[in-house]
Amino acid sequence: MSGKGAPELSVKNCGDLRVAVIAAQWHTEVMDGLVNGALRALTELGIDEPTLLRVPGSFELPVVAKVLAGRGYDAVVALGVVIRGGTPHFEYVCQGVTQGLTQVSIETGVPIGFGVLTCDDEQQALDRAGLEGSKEDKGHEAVTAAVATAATLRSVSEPWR
Ligand code: DLZ
Repeated sequence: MSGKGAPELSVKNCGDLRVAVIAAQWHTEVMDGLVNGALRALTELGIDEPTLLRVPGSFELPVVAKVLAGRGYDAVVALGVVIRGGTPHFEYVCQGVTQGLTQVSIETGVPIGFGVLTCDDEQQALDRAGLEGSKEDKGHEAVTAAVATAATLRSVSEPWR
């Protein structure tokens, strides 16, 4: 994906939304960038007390997302980095986490921010990690998208006046 064409999202009146961030632990430097970007986005949105949970690897993100979605969170943000190696394992982990998070979101009706980088090499991941010198800030983007979606869902669930 090129990354071009991303919208400038403006999200208002969302400071009371309950948001959880789940972060995998593989590839520490990149993960630190993603987590910091996510927390910065939450602060900018006025969401002061997010829950932050760590899981071992990206494959573990969907099960935790599902449990949190069932515990009253308005949005969940999943962060991870999967880097291609020499075996087909990459495809299985990427497919598992992507399909798992999609399924959780659709089944529960809770928006899941998809902040999982699936990269050919470490440099691609560093470029997207929101670190100094990175071109993109995918942790920040994932939070903004999930909170914007939660705010949209809340606006349609209020009674019509
Ligand atoms: C096993 C594995 C490998 C090879 N690579 C990654 C990776 O690049 N990024 C990541 O988040 N997790 C990786 N894992 C771990 C799996 O996600 C998972 O934690 C293990 O298979 C145990 O279930």
